[in-house]
Amino acid sequence: MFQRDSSKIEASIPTEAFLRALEHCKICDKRVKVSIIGPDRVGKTSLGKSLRGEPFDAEEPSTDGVQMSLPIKNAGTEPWRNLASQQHTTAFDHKCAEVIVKEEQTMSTEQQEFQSHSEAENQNQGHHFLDFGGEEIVEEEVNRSAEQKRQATQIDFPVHAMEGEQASNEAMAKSKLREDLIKSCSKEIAALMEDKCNGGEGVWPVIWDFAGQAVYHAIHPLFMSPEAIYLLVIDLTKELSDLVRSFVKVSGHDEERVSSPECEDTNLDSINRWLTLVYSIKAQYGKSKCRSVILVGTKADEVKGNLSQKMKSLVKTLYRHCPRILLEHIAFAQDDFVVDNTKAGTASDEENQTIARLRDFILKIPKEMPHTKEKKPQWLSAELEIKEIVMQRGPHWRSSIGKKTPSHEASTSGEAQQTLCTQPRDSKDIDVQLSSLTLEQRCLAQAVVPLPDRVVESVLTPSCDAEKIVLQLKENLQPSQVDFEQPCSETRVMIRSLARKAIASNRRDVFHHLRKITPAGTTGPLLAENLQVREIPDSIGRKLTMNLSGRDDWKLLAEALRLTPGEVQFFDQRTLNPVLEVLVYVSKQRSLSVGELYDLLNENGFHALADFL
Ligand SMILES: Nc1nc2c(ncn2[C@@H]2O[C@H](COP(=O)(O)OP(=O)(O)OP(=O)(O)O)[C@@H](O)[C@H]2O)c(=O)[nH]1
Ligand SMILES: [Mg+2]
Repeated sequence: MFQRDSSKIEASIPTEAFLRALEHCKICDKRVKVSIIGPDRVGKTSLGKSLRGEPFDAEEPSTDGVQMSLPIKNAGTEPWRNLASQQHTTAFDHKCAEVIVKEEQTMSTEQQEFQSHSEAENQNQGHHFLDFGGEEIVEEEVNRSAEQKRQATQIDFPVHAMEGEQASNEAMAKSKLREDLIKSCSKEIAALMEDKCNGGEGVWPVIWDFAGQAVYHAIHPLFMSPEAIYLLVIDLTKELSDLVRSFVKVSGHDEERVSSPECEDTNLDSINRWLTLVYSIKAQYGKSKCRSVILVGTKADEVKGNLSQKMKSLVKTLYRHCPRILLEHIAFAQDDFVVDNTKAGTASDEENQTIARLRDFILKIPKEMPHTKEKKPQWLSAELEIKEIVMQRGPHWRSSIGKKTPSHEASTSGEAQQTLCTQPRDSKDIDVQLSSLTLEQRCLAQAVVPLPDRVVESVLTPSCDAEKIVLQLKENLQPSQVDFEQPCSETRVMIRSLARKAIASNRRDVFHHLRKITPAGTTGPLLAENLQVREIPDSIGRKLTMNLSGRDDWKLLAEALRLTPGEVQFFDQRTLNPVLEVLVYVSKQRSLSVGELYDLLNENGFHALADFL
């Protein structure tokens, strides 16, 4: 549809890798909660600081509720801190960056091979082809001929050696492409690509620091899960047989004793209560076997005598008095964890060793946890968008077209101001909900579900007619899901999956039958979903954009494409077909696929227009 720069498309190594990553990405959620639990004022927050290598605060105030840290991407035995470029990245960003960088490296090696005329040698060497499908990138040795390699990557390598000038032009074009890609993908992925960092192969601990006071007990279970690791903190300066004394410290004030419903309990009862809570959380989900509670003694600096002895006798007391079943979750290391938080963030060797050992021990536990190996679909990245919305960096508040609404953004004016304005503060919640809903719909729309085997077989049998295939599909659905005229979200996903399969199998009859019997905007596009918008055939592109530009509400699409009010206003007054201009503009800035455009049109109510694609 738009001026196509063929050299760009054919030679774009990173773009191809990026698109492949987006298309096939299934990743494991590397995050593992490390919950620091235990009675009040025992040193939980200070222990969290020790793990992160932050300095100790003798005036540490009491924690309110539960405080969560960011996931640590490069976690090891060193202080748990992120590089600046990794602060807000997701596992999805890391996987994308990793695939692009690896493919780039692989491809440039290949190019050199081509340049040195060693075709025969190439054919025997095989090709590292990246499958974007698991926790680790699976590198399959695929023995392909040089010709097959070119087809698989859609990159036209010259078979003959490139002579000086030509080779340097090619190299410049590649580096320009890389720059373009870095500009067009998210800033997080771009930063990771530039740093060539992948965040490590291990898990990403997220510290959840619980408040200890009894007043918070009611909310604790809400924040606990069977898949977390628990650091149960015990203050070594207190005797287990002593009665509980509750304290609160507010910043700038002295620690104050407060009344507690547990004042008749001993410290041992209090620990017992935490162990019971962990047990009940793990048991109710049937995952009670993995040992994920680590006992950590704090305030080692204030304890006289043999610390290890003290910790051992404390554990013995627990074994004598707590039900065995509660202790089944405790993971014991060879040496006890007896910590002096006052040395946090300092260069003290002794302290660094204990905390480093604790970090190491924590990071070993998730290897036993099945959830860290479960692959999840790429829409994990949607989390990031939701977070952005919540942080109020998100989209503009959408008002109905034509209605005047108060604007909070002084820089916008005229019609753009009538149609788009920043979200009013008090409607934040609604905006978040609406946006989350939209994201959820998009995730659903993009979900690919496996079709029943019989249906797949029928699609692949040219003589099997379209109506029969749809009936077969319905037979495999729940009674509540067979309504194709008003399909529920699960049915929509099924319909779209069948439509995709039909296109991939050259069964346009099945696709068109589905379009006939379902509401507009249900089947997905007839064009390949990963086709770039700039490659849409001219006739289709014009039909779509002219129809949309003829309506008043095309700005909704522009807004959904994240144009600023100023940009919308600019396109509005500049041309008769602003939608075409907008799509050209967006396509130049970032990757925009037909599938994404289809979903955006649908989300904004242009169902019939989406079906032009
Ligand atoms: N001497 C010494 N003091 C510590 C140590 N760890 C914590 N503290 C002090 O103990 C007090 C409580 O520490 P916090 O880390 O806030 O304890 P907490 O368990 O998070 O407390 P809550 O959030 O109220 O439940 C603070 O005054 C800390 O400075 C330690 O290892 N040695
Ligand atoms: Mg605290």
